[in-house]
Amino acid sequence: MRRTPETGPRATSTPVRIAIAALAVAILAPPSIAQDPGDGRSAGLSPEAREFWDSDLSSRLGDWIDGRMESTPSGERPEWLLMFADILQGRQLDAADGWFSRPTGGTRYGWDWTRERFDGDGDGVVAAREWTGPAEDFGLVDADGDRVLTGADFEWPEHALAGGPGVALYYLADADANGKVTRAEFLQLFDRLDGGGIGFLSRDELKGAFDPGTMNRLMMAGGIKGGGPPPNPNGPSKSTLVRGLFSQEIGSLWPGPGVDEPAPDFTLPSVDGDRDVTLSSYQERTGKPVVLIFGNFTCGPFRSQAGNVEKLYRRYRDRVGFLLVYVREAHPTDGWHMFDNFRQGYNLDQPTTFGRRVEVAQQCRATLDLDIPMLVDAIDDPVGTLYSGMPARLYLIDRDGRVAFKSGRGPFGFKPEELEQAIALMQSSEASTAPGNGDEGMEVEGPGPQG
Ligand SMILES: [Ca+2]
Ligand SMILES: [Ca+2]
Ligand SMILES: [Ca+2]
Repeated sequence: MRRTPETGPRATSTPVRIAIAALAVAILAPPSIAQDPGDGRSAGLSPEAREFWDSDLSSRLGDWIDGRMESTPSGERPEWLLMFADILQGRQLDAADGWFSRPTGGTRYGWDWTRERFDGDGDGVVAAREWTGPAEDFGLVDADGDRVLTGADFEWPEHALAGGPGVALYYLADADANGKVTRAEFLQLFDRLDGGGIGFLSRDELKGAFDPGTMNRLMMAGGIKGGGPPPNPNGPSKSTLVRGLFSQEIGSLWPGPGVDEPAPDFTLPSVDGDRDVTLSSYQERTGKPVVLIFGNFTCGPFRSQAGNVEKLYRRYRDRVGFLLVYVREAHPTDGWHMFDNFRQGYNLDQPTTFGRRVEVAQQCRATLDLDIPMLVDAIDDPVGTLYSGMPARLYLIDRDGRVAFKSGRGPFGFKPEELEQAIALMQSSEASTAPGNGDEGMEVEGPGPQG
């Protein structure tokens, strides 16, 4: 097991760190509590700070940062600065905005790696007969299902929240919004669509179920389950988002380790408090690669992934270790309060003590009905920060403690299928690097990097 000692967030220059720290101090202190009926109960900002961040002045600051970044090579533009500029300019922070606007993950097992390994006849595609990994894994790697592997299988062009009829069906059926559609929920959806109680659904009833108006009516039929003031109907104010950025609710300000870099070691308590888990010792003991899943309860997209990650866990837990690291809330009522959380009753303030975070994590595990072993990050977010795990993210760590796969930042980059492809390719590499086949392999024993 090779490890490089880690002392804190890396890959960010000192001046940038100082700038972040200075901004964070200016924005977050003093923590005066002022009422902002439009933005949850409190954005935790002084009225003066809020006035500034919500003003046109901050838009001009955003324009100025944008202008400065245009002359900076794209690889040198810090993620947090992209996010900051887009917030100040009033963008909606969707998949094309801020730090979501560029891929920040990656995999060791991309198309070049795959072609080099399996394309025996050199025709630029990998046919099923050329595949030497476990036969059942070929279909997992063949993302577009055309029975050959090409570069297209590694592109994953759709972001994780992209819609479609299946997604609409999922949101209609998952009445308690816990990421899993049970048999009972599926039958309840039948009853909800069969408004007249006739006992069958017609083609047009099913067709109409996915009309936006009908969907909205069906989703609202359960009423509002959350208490307290509703979220701002116009979306979060800029001041709320600025505060959320620098308190790391919207996501960690640090980039996290890249592919092939050492996975920072950490020790965190389990959600039950019955043991501490150290990543390196866990790997040494189990001898397995490890999937790290970062997530939190108030991130609706993360909840919607609960069934996906749980199925992945059940499929691979014999061969791969899984640890879920519970991190800072993305959408607390005192931050970027979301209407869907309000409607579904997932209403809570950002925990300010570790004990409270553990309570929320336990509630999350119970509601999402997760079997994946869960750890809870400390209240000042050391592990979420090191891995850029907020609001949600996936990693695959190889047996040597290096990052083999890193998803894009959640919610848009959180794609369990992409992780599964990396797991399948890692397994194929292990199957074909058995002793005596002469392959140089990825997991050669030897002296690690000297710290
Ligand atoms: Ca071929
Ligand atoms: Ca294919
Ligand atoms: Ca459900």
